[in-house]
Amino acid sequence: MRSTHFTHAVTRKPAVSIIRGLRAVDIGTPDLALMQSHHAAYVAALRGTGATVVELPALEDFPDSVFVEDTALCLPRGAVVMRPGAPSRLGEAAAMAPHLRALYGDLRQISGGDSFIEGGDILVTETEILVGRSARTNAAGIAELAGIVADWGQPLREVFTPPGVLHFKTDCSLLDGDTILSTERLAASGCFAGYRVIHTAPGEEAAANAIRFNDLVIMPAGFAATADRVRRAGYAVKEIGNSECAKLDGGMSCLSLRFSPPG
Ligand code: CIR
Repeated sequence: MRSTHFTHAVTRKPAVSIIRGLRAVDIGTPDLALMQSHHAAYVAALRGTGATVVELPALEDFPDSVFVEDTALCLPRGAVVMRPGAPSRLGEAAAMAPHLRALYGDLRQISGGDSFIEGGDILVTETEILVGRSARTNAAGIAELAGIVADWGQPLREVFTPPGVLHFKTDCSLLDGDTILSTERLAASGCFAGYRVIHTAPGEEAAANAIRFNDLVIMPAGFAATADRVRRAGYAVKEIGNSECAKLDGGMSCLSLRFSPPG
């Protein structure tokens, strides 16, 4: 299963500057020490599945750089460096490029001046790539990505991120090749027709941003009813503290790039 099983992940350590990270609503300053301990547990969970995890050093010039997912899309045949829609995050994508060049023969770049797209808006399933238009990802960015992935034989479908939600994947995750964990508000848009959908429990919308990584579903801690639904559906759930990243609208998917570099 190329959409759930991976040999590699890339993470980046949180920077001291994380306290200036972007947030939709200020609900408090992240505690760096606590975030570091959550981050270490996250990296250990990835490694525990047998994957190689490349841990990059903190980038102080970019407060949100711990959220590496937004900088690139890594697919079986090639990788694409994104063009974040948040101006303060543009340079993060360039900083990721050399690390991907070391692993991918085919590395492309979103380069159009009016194209913006962040990895958090992209859900790769076994059969297609769903991209949610959002405040960070626009039609030009999606069209540019569609042209690139067409070269690799992967179909792309444009969908919408609910209003007021940062990224498409803030509200959904892939659990297996054709099963999605989603908030009810996102699933109601009909974008998952043909997939099996498990809804987050009422009031636990923040549990929707999880990752399937090899044999584990890694979920944010503190959402017992949703974790129970996922466990009862047969998945091995590992819960990781996310209180500090949540203050910056970040979650489990944002903290890594997950992929299997070609041959
Ligand atoms: C931001 O607003 O860009 C960061 N504070 C959070 C990014 C979260 N990334 C993700 O959901 N993929």
